[in-house]
Amino acid sequence: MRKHVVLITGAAGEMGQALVARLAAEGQSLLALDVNPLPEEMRARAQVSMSGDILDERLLSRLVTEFEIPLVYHLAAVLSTRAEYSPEAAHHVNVDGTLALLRLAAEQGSWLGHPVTFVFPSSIAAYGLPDLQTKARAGAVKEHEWNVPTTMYGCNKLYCEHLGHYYARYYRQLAQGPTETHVDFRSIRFPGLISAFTLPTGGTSDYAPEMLHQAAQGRPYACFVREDTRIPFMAMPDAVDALVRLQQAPRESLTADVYNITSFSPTAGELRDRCVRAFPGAQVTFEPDLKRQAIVDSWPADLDDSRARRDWGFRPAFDEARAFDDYLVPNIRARYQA
Ligand code: AKB
Repeated sequence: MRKHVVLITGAAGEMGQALVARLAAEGQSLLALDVNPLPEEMRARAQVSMSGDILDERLLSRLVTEFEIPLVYHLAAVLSTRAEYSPEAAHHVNVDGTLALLRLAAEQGSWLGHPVTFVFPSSIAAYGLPDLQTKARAGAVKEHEWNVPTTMYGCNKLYCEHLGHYYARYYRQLAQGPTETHVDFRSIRFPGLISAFTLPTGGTSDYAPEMLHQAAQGRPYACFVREDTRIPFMAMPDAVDALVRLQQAPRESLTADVYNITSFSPTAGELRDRCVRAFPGAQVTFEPDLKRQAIVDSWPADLDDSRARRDWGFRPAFDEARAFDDYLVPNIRARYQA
């Protein structure tokens, strides 16, 4: 008998660690996979932990033979800043890796006789606004608007959303007999995420968590975007909750494969003010890196998430004040005081 597990790729990343903690607490059997070694406490939470590359075909075939996988959270990715240093390598991980996982899901779905749910985090990086005037005019952007990303990561996320749609609806559409659905693809376009417990690596929205964690440690922080820069953010518990909620939503209530979600949209200057209020004496300066700035300027200031609210009841528990006062500041303070 093959073991029944939920597969989480990118399990050692920021979102992966938070998702593993949440699903393990609910008693789910997890197969945690990451290219980096998994932290000790995570290994204790997952039934099976593996260090390995999603591009390793032999590893993926081993998973198919050893495990029954009705649900995949495919979180592994190279984020927007890191991807620009090595765009082709990022494409390989972000696109070929996703393709390999979709194929695994389709194969599993065909074995199991029902579709495998495939949950995929996409990003605000899937949008590309040409200039600041257009960004100001655009306001809260809807899913179908401004799908012209300027980064490799954004292109990869947008394309993988399309791949998911294809695997869910048209995969092997010319095969004999009726076209069967083996993959139930569901995706969320996330804003920048801020966790109290982990720091991101290689993203361009990283200035917000970096500023806060540096301030809590009494270290000066030179923010790499202008003070008036505005993009949407969300506290990590809301992001993980959204993944789980979307996964659990009845298929018939979903009118789309891809959903925006958001919580609050502060400027970098407003984030600095919150850091200074929480950690008096925090030293935050603004020293824009013009190239990273251009990436953030191409992302919307706000997202229209009415489709997620309507279809699967998305509602963040943490608005800006609650995110800082009840989740981020107390937990970050405790972390660095310990
Ligand atoms: C990044 O900055 O690359 C990510 C994202 C917005 O998806 N945090």
